Amino acid sequence: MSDCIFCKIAAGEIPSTKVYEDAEFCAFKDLNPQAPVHILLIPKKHISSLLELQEADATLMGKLLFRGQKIAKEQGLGESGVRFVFNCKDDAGQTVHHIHCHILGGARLSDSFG
Ligand code: IU
Repeated sequence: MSDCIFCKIAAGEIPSTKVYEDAEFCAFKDLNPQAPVHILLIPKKHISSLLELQEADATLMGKLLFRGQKIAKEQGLGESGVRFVFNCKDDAGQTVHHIHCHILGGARLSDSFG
């Protein structure tokens, strides 16, 4: 999508600190980190949120989750723990409407859900 900031980050049109990239995914450091490790993992395909996923995206998203696991372990979170978060739409606080998995860790995270 031409006006999507995460599509532009994925395409390299907007700079970011990428920690992983392949043909289907990229992962980059969140600009406003909420934890010592805060990475956003996205598919390059534009999907607005988890609520808009189609059956045809199931394999892609399975691969995304597995990539998230690998990134978390590479970041040293495999033993201490990690939180994977998908915010979807307004009540959940989604601000960028390109599906993204927050990978958070490196400290004891708050139990807060709102
Ligand atoms: P949310 O789940 O849509 O609320 O998360 C969007 C995240 O994208 C949020 O943590 C922002 O700090 C982050 N972000 C970014 O890292 N780089 C950007 O250019 C923009 C948002 I816009």
